[in-house]
Amino acid sequence: MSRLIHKKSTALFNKAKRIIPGGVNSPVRAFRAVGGNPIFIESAKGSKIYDVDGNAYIDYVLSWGPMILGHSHPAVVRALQKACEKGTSYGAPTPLEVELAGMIRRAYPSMEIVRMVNSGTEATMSAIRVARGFTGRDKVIKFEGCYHGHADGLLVKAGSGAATFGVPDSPGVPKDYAKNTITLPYNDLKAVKNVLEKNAKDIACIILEPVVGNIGCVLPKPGFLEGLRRLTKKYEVILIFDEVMTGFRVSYGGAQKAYRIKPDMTCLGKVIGGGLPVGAYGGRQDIMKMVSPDGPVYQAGTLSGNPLAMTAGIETLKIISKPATYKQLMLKSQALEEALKDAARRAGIKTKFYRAGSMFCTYFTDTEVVDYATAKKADAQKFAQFFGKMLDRGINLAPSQFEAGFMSLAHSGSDINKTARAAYETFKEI
Ligand code: KE4
Repeated sequence: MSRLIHKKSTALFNKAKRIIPGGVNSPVRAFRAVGGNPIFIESAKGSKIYDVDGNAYIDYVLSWGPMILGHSHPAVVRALQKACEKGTSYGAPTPLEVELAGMIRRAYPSMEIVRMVNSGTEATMSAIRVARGFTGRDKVIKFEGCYHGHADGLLVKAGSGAATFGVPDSPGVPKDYAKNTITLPYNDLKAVKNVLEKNAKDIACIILEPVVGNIGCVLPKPGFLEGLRRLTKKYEVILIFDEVMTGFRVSYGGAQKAYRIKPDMTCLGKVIGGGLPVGAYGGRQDIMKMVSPDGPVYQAGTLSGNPLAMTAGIETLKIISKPATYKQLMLKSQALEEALKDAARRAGIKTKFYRAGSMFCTYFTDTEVVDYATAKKADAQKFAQFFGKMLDRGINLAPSQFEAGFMSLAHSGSDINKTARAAYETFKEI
């Protein structure tokens, strides 16, 4: 039984369920994986979010990654207020999108040309279309557990002949779409080699999360990313890093900088919009020359590059681009890792904690998690109990064992200590 009062959240949820699918505008928010009702948020500031019943939580969801400065950062709020007074959208080019594209290119030199869109889904969907247009090939390789947004061709699970055809992972996805997606186990370079040896001439691209944030937090095995780069070069298959989540999180230059791999294309989102709707894709000049109006591959968007998202993104990157500031984020993330590992050790509970920069995850398992199959072995029920008790102690974690948590610059040492104390007490109880 929750110690906190959730009367208003519950009433709102009951009303929302009558007029919004599942009462939410994105499925994971409905708490289906952890039980109970979602809390409805009234406001947020710094490392805290406040629900409609007045309860405060230290927030490690941070809007699923974007709020790397913490919520309502004064510089971002002030810049947005000024931007609003100048108009909120023009449907015409502005200096802001040129500025943000320049900041992205400096941080991601592999992105020689950058196109702004409005979500990570649009970024990956568009990048794949461009890769298909550039190569003239239809098939795509993705990895089990990697999530790249909800475009039809990516809602595909491994088919019966896993290394051949995909099958829809959702009603509404035509079989014809799914059959062009080949889904392989993450970290399995041999499986990739086998497929490319047989099918390279049909394969446009390989898309992956270089660190997987959508099955918790799963790191690439040594040599996996290097192997993918070598094989894709050999077979002239486009290598797409989906850094929507890892971008600016694993390092300021993303996973590609941290692991020193130069992909052909990259997708970004989340952090570059500072909490406003955004996405971006880009890559090699010869590939991006395919994109309309330069080239024949069509892609467009009413609000692409809109001045508000550009403003919030620019202000966010201005702050985290300072090495001393970025180091603070890494130190906070490391402090949290050490505190949570220590709490589990003292409580005598077996967990595996993985972290890549400022994204992380605790699995309730004693086996290493290297892919979707091993992640599924973790005790999701125990995670659900952990989640509920931590929420009750004022700590807001991602409501699923198969999601990552995030650190912000606003989280203080006392936030981390409070989180560790709550984790110790909760570990002892479950
Ligand atoms: P959006 O379309 O949600 O902006 O981005 C899709 C996407 C693409 N690629 C990666 C690696 C992603 O993690 C995401 C979206 N991440 C989820 C969190 N697992 C967003 C939360 C949600 O779906 O509500």
